[in-house]
Amino acid sequence: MSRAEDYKDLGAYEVSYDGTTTLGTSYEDWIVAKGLVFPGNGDPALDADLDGYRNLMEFAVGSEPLVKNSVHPIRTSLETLNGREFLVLTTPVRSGAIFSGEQGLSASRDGIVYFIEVTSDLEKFNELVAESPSVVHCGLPSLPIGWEYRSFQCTPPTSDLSREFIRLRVEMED
Ligand SMILES: [Ca+2]
Ligand SMILES: [Ca+2]
Repeated sequence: MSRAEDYKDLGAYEVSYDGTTTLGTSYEDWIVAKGLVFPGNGDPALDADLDGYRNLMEFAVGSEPLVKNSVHPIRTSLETLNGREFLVLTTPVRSGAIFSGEQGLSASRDGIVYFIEVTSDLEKFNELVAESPSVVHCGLPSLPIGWEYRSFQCTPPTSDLSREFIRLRVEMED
């Protein structure tokens, strides 16, 4: 399988689960359950529905690889904790993913690797980030079984920063 990488955070979305399809726990199983084929339009590097999300990212966040118009399940926001404001990214991940790291977080789950990365100069994505103590999912769509929301925040408060960017990146596990 080819290696795919994606960190887009724009696109349209629909999340649905009809309760009858048995969704696999790997990318390959999921592609088959969703009606794509591999090799073919189910290639992880392809964007089958042309919504700006490659198939691998659609799997990573539990969205539909053949539906382009719906609610976006990834969000950035400013959250106040103990009187200080932080930049937060909230995204679906495969349930049970365990994140570790400091200058960037990562988690391997179900054959893919999630990376949460922060930069101030859009060149070096190595700034401090941590998983948030509580998940900020107000207004986000409900998720299919097998995915859950997590929130991650830049460690310095916004008052200590001139600018900061946070992103989700996903790769196939080697
Ligand atoms: Ca897509
Ligand atoms: Ca889609």
